[in-house]
Amino acid sequence: MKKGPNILITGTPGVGKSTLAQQLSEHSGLEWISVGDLAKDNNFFDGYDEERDCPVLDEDKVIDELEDMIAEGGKIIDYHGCDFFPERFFDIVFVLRTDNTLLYDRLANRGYQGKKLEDNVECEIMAVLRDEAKESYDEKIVHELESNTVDNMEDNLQRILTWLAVWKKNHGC
Ligand code: DAT
Repeated sequence: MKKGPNILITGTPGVGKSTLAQQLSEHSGLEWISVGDLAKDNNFFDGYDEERDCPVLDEDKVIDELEDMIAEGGKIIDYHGCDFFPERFFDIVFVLRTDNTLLYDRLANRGYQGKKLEDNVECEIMAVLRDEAKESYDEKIVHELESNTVDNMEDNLQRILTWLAVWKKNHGC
């Protein structure tokens, strides 16, 4: 039996995925796996995308590495992409959304500039990750969460913890 549900937290860089994933992990005991860190630690990259100014993720290697962890259950996965994960990986998917002016400031504070900054803000305005999630998973398990303020973050955490409690009850754990 799975230790718990597997949760995907996705969205444009800067929307608050890792902050929420970390808090959720602390409050739930689920294990947080940042795909970005996993790729960095294991060098799961396949070249460099000059246009986007970022390394290209070796998606097959990431999936292979995640398979056993996902089978165990109870994982929180965070990544700014979601169409390459097998649909069976996740019990629920959360897409964080942030107002474009707030996101601009967060990414500028992170050192993003020029085209990289503009592309990411545009990605959020065009709801690219929201659409990717809805196309990749059953729409019933995809939930959009506003992530503009610290209050939003707290509400989102409580909402996921409530969902988790119901999931555990339904699955007898
Ligand atoms: P991501 O993992 O999606 O790239 P992050 O968790 O690193 O994003 O957050 C980026 C920055 O924005 C970080 O300084 C924390 C802040 N932040 C995230 N979510 C927030 C929210 N809902 N309200 C206020 N600040 C937030």
